[in-house]
Amino acid sequence: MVATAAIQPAEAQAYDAIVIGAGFSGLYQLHKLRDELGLRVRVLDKAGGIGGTWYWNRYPGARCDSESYYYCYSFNKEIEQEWEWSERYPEHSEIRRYFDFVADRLDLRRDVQLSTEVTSARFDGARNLWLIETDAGERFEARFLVTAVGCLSTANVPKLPGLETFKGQWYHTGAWPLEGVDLAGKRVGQIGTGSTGIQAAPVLAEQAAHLTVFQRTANYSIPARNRPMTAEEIREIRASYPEIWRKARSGPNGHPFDIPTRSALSVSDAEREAIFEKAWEGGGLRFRASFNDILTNPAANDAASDFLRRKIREVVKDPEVAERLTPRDHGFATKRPPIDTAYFETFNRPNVLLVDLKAEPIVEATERGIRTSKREYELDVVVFATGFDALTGPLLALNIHGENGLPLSTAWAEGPRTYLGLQTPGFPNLFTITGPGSPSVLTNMPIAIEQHVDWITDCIRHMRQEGLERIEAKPDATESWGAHVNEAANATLLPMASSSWYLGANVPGKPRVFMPYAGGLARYAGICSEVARDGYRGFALR
Ligand code: N01
Repeated sequence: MVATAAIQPAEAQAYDAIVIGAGFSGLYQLHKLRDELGLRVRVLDKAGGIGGTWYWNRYPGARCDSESYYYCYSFNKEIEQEWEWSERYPEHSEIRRYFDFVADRLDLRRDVQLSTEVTSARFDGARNLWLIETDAGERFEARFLVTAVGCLSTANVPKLPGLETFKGQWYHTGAWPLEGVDLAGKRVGQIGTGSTGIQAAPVLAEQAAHLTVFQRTANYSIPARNRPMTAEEIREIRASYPEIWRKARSGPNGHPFDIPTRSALSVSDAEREAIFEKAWEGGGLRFRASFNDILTNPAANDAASDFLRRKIREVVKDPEVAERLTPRDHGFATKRPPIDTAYFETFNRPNVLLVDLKAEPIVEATERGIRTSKREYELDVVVFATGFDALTGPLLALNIHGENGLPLSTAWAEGPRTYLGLQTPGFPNLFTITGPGSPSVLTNMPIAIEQHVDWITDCIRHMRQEGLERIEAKPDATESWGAHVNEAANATLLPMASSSWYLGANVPGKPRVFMPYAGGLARYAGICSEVARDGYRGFALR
């Protein structure tokens, strides 16, 4: 008889810090910990390339809603001055080129391990170390575990009965095939009209023979007014970066916009209309900054919402289609506002059909397409633009177990509980970049990411200087922070959009908790700095 040797688990590779994710957060965190603190750091990412969300989101029309000149890092003067954006809003492929440029410039790739999925992370309380395992059976141990997995990286594919019988192809926009999809001559069905669907529909309609848009909730959208950057603009922007970053950091949401002090109700109807019109012509998320109370005062919000509803009627030729496209169940920007390039115009095309799922809900997928309560729609390709299991989904997918084996899924059974969005009690030495309870998705992400990474780096520097091995959020500080996150949300109109992913409402069975911190980025950053200055108030260190 031949004895089979027991399979020995691979020996753990030791690091000071493991960072999960190689997008904006992970790459910057690697640079800070390795190049400033001199730590041994390994970045793990399941993707085959760097770029985080921009590695996966390659659907037709994918580009960023923040403007290119400030959707980038601010920490490095040379990168800031040398990189040149070609358009007002960067397309996904250009953002990946930017990541390549940064990674090469900072020599980051040698510490980034791609095509490596983390399958579990367990805290060893006796040694104050995290033990991390990957799908390849590799094991790592590290004092610090930093998640840099983004907020919108776990695809939400609805459980559509019969999808397995569908003879065509289906794709989720957040996991678009790297090689692209040839849609020429195809009948395409798109489900979902959030930011992604609104970007995708006009391009899908151009590429495909026919597009059917299945809409559950009508949405507002502002024209992006994308265009090439001029040499003059690039020069001006480069010269103004100190002021651009100052504004971005001192405002509520990381955009370098001047925040008006006027209320939408403080001006005459004609003036308000003129201000909205100018913002509409200018395009983009700046529209939200027309007045200071669009997200806090219901009457101001109604004024903005009415203006945008009228625009839909002006653009869409068929009044019935226009009405179906008009949002009536939530106010403008209470859900993340999309921006678009010819979205509403797309419904004037002869090869585009709008299906209102409120009037005829989807019943099932069939061999030939999608059947609603009224009829079957024959399709060759279904595109799910159905969003993400936002904020908590990417963290829960890591299978994290804290002190005494406590699963993160148990700690968060009633919704995420964090202190400052940075840590969770029971999970020492685990830092969550842009975690729930921080401003994250309510901001221009790179600015929020830099603030978190800088804070985490300073905290780890402090611990090493003081010879400390462990930091953990205290439960009482976490409870108070949770109450403050609720209070901040309730001071706005944001919780009123009942179908919003900010509340987890898009994923069946997910606890309904308003997850991001709505108190503003500048205020939040001030609180984080104060906590650190106060000897890391609310954290237990030893
Ligand atoms: O996802 P969403 P997204 N049957 O959740 C519908 C960021 N982003 O990918 O509203 C039928 O917003 C759902 O309907 P409803 C940005 O932060 C950034 O568009 O739940 N329909 C909705 O219409 C954004 O907010 C950029 O009733 C279903 C849509 O699918 C976030 O990502 C670009 C359904 C999902 O909308 C998410 O946007 C794009 C079902 N079972 C996105 N389930 C940038 O430029 C869901 N829907 C940076």
